[in-house]
Amino acid sequence: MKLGISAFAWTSSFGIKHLPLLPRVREYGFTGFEIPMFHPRDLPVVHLRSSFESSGLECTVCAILPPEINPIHADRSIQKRSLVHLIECVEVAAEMGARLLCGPVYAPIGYIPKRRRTEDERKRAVEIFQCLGEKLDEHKMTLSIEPVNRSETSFLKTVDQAQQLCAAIHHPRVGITVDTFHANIEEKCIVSAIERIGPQLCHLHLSENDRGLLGTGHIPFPDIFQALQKIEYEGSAVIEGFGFSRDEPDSPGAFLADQNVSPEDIALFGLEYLHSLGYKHRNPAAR
Ligand code: LER
Ligand code: MN
Repeated sequence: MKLGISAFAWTSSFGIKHLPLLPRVREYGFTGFEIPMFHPRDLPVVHLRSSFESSGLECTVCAILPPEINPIHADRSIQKRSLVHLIECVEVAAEMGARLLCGPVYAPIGYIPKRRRTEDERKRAVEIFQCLGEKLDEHKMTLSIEPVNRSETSFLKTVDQAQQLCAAIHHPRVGITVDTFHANIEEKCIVSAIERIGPQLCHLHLSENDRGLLGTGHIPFPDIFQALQKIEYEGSAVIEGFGFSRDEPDSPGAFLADQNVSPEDIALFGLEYLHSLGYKHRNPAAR
């Protein structure tokens, strides 16, 4: 298992000033770093690629769709724009050196129509991800679709729904991300959800129930670790938590995190906690 951390601990708008984070998290002992992507071309793509190369960190990208992008929307022009956006996400992720793009890529955060999801929405999701298949092959990119909880968007909440969607898309590069923060809300049992996914689990967001320090809440990380061993999980496990910093007034941690928990705390205590449970890089000597 590779252990990474998301830049979300520090910021949601990664810029040039955040580049020193890469060698720093490598020094902390991580082997992966995840970049949140909203508008792909806003990222310092060329700088990021060379920082990933020089630090030796594995790059993963988490796409969060901006409000004007919505693959499941009934409006044909919005669907077309959404496909163009998703293609750009894949291309920019590839330019940064990533081989995995995750996130709730089916609808923007905050898209919560006051009705149940429809069969037409499901069909539109299948269609758009099938159209993306060729681009995924071209860049050898895995698309790891992440269910999120009902307060973010209601289209895909559970791993069972994600498995049904993946079965309909039927593309070898399309799989599932489990985020323990979301699964804690929507799954009856996170451990059995992970066991049910098995080899379709492509990526993991390790997050406490309040997005704070791992091990200080009620997510059953020891049991999750056992489940990952049982399914012989070989993907990345990325800490996705929010830290508080006065220098980052626009970060999610600025308004959500405990003010006594810094981004560095999220990284260092999180990694120490995971190590204490046995989560290890598969081959630490190789890096
Ligand atoms: C992205 O990985 C995620 O978990 C979302 O909650 C971000 O809005
Ligand atoms: Mn997540």
